[in-house]
Amino acid sequence: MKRLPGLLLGLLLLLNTSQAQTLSVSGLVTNPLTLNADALKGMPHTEVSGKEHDGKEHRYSGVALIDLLKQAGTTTGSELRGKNLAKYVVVKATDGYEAVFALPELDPEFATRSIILADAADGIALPPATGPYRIVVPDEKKQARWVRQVKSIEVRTAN
Ligand SMILES: Nc1nc2c(c(=O)[nH]1)N[C@H]1C(S)=C(S)[C@@H](COP(=O)(O)O)O[C@H]1N2
Ligand SMILES: [Mo]
Repeated sequence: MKRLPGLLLGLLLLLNTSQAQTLSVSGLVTNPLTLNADALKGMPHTEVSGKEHDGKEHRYSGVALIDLLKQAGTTTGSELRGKNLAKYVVVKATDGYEAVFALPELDPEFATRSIILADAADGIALPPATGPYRIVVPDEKKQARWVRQVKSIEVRTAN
């Protein structure tokens, strides 16, 4: 019985670590997702180039936000009209930082660029201070929406 507190602590640490790696996609979706690192790794990856805050160009690999949203079941493509045009996603980080993207910014029928949830830069997994997941917005003049340590993506509507 003496070892019980240690075991409990170990279990809590384990749960906490796996939780830190979990990404949720929720809100106005038909199939809310809670994805762990393995599930994300298993999804089709998109590569984009982007200039980081330090001005250096890097090659990022990750899951396109639109692919995550499609899997979670939100309105995309030809459904993006009428009231659905008022929908947006809130990307939230572990430090409470938030940024929004309107759905048409993410949809290939509207947008010319792919906004991704990156898990690697130049072939290397993102370091803990940045990752495991970070938004990359190619061609944006500021990096303020390159949310680090993303923990959730929530679909909402302005109407
Ligand atoms: N989680 C989180 N992500 C964040 C921020 C933040 O405060 N918290 N700051 C943003 C801002 S304003 C900028 S300019 C970039 C800085 O990117 P860097 O960390 O690669 O320099 O991260 C963005 N992503
Ligand atoms: Mo910034």
